[in-house]
Amino acid sequence: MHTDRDTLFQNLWENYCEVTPSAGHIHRLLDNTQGKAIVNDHIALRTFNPDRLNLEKLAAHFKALGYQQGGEYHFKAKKLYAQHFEHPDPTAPKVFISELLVDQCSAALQSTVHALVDAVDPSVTTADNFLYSGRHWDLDYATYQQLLEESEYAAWLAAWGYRANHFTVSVNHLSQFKTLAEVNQRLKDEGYQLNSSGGEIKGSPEELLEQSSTMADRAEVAFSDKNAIIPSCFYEFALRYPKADGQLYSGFVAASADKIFESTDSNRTDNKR
Ligand code: OOG
Ligand code: NI
Repeated sequence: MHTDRDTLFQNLWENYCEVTPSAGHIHRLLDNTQGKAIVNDHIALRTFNPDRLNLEKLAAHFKALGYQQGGEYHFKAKKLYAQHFEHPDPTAPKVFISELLVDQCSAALQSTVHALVDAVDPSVTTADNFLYSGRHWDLDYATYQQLLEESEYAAWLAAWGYRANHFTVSVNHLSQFKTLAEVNQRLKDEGYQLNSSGGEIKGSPEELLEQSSTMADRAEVAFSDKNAIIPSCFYEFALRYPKADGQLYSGFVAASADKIFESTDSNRTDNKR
């Protein structure tokens, strides 16, 4: 049966692949090793915390589809707060939504971000396509650069707006790869650059979750004064371990997530196109 949830994730996937060609390539590469479909463990979305656009506005779209709030996560140094959402149907992808705590940032960043947020028509957040609707404000290249100096997250979000930041292959559901190390090696053999911040594999069996990710692709953004090629989105790989009750752990690990955020960092080596 084709559900509204399938349609939403399909629209998010297509929008994400437009600026993340490596995800399509890796998906096909892994798919060719499989006798069954690749399962998406989760997606992640980013936003700013002023009321008009806060985490709740994004979460509402998932709650309307039956998702419920799971854990919450704090990222003190990056000034981020996040929650994850899961669905009673265990085959539904989990959703990780973070927001930048703008009030904790510099006065300059606050005034820049408030101008972006104020430019958004409040009605857009309830539109069906909001989660893959891109940017709702003008942004010039110098302002992007200024944001980048203080918060890579703020700069990425200002440039790309609303879209899936990443999709995630569930390694538990791969037939030919049992460990993240095997997946990572295959990707490196193909020439993909992995995020090595905190080590290529983040987390551990004890934490019940291991994760790795590519470094973001690069794609062209139309700033108001010029076009420029900047980091877009990345692909993630997650291996979950069973809890004492035998069910796979369904949460996230803050210390690992803290490093996954850095997959859109432009100071790191570029991924191949
Ligand atoms: C989210 C980073 C965290 C995870 O799986 O821990 C995350 C982001 O980069 O927006 O996705
Ligand atoms: Ni993730």
